[in-house]
Amino acid sequence: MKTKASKYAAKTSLTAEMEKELNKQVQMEGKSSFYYLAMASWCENKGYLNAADFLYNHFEEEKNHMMKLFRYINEMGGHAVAPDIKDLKTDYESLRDVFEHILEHEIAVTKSINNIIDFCFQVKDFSTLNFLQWYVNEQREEEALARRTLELFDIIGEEGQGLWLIDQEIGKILKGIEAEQAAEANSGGEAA
Ligand code: OFO
Repeated sequence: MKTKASKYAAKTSLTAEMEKELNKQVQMEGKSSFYYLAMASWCENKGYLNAADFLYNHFEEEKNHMMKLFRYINEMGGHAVAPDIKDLKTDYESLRDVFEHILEHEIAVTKSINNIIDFCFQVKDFSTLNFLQWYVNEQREEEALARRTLELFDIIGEEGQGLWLIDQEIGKILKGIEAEQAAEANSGGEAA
């Protein structure tokens, strides 16, 4: 049965401009998730199976980031728009190249979140400001994780069994992430 839209549906403190900014971020997080999926596939094809699992896990995380924004926009009386994913990069020069792209990408996401926060101050949207604090913390962690992973390439080196060892170490990092995710899920906390 079709229900009539609430007469309050058009009434919200969320401005049209903020809704647009948040929808742009939905697009970015949605694209991020498929960006990680494409990288996971590249790694799996090259035999870097732990890196692939790490990236599949991150694909799910990015989907969560997108969905948190999506639900927030609609909760605030806006209209969340499903992302349009195209022009995904699917080929990489090396495993290091994958992780270098990740760091660049996460820095771009941080800047995008910071820009929306700046806009929150301009229009005094403290609800969205408060909501985005979660993303500020998340981006700090994501950048740190990307740097930590890239450091493995310098510490271990890529010659000989180096790449195999790096892939093993990425597997250990993933185990830590999975343990954190399980603990968060058990405590009813917010998954990243
Ligand atoms: Fe959503 O944080 Fe990465 O991209």
